[in-house]
Amino acid sequence: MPKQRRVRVKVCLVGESGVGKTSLIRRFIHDQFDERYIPTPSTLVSKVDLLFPHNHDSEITLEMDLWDITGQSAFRKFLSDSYFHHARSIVAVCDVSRSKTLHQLEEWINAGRDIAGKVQTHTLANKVDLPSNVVINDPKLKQIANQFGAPYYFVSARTGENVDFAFQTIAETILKEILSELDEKEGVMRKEWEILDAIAKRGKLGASKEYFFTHMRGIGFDTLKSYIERLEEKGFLRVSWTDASNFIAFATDAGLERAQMGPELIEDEYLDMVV
Ligand SMILES: Nc1nc2c(ncn2[C@@H]2O[C@H](COP(=O)(O)OP(=O)(O)O)[C@@H](O)[C@H]2O)c(=O)[nH]1
Ligand SMILES: [Mg+2]
Repeated sequence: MPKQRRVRVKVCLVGESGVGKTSLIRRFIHDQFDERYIPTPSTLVSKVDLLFPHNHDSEITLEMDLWDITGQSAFRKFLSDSYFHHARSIVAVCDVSRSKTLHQLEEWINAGRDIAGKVQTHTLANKVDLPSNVVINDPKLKQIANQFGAPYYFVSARTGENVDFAFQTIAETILKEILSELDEKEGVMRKEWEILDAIAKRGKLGASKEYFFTHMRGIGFDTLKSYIERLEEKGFLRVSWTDASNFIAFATDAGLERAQMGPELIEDEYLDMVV
């Protein structure tokens, strides 16, 4: 039975009223389409779980919360921070039959990034099933999308064309970003444990800078110092500095206990906290 991990992310759809945000979510999640226009009441969150294989022994479920909003510009001015707060990704939607909706995307994306930070952004040009009305073509969309480093997709909520592909690609891009962040953090956790373990093994003798330089190949002083300080802050070490660049570190009782846990357990504990 592969190990299961869950990661929950918030994805915010933006774009003018009537471009098809609600319809795209509906198509993606329920594979349905409604001809009627039902204005979305302020904010609506739809949840979808997507399963991805991870390592040979684990799978990750990406829980995507798709946030949907009414598109009136008036609302945008009063948009509460909470709409974009902690968003992992912004999905900006325009309507290929109305060129105004493309230019408004810049404003929408900027409004989102003001709050969420420079999060990854994707652009969807919807309603490609209306070929005689298309006024937004590839170069025009590309020009706006490129400003934000945003991949773009031509889609139709009505026929379903490209909708699954677009959302699936969005999900994969998000997961890739999270996994590379985790890789980095796992590396840090492992090193932190190695250092703590080395100190714990020294017992009452404690471990000095020289001890690390002989036993841990390739670690620089600044890196070592930042690990030592962090471990001390967490209460796992007691450090005496003899001068600015010399110290002896001893494991506290909490540190000894921690060292016994082993790096994998510590990483698991950490991952549970993150995801
Ligand atoms: N022809 C066509 N109409 C669409 C498409 N997507 C949405 N619509 C219609 O456009 C209108 C607005 O869609 P809606 O999803 O409510 O837009 P929102 O305000 O951005 O959420 C509705 O009447 C939909 O039926 C599409 O891909 N093709
Ligand atoms: Mg809507």
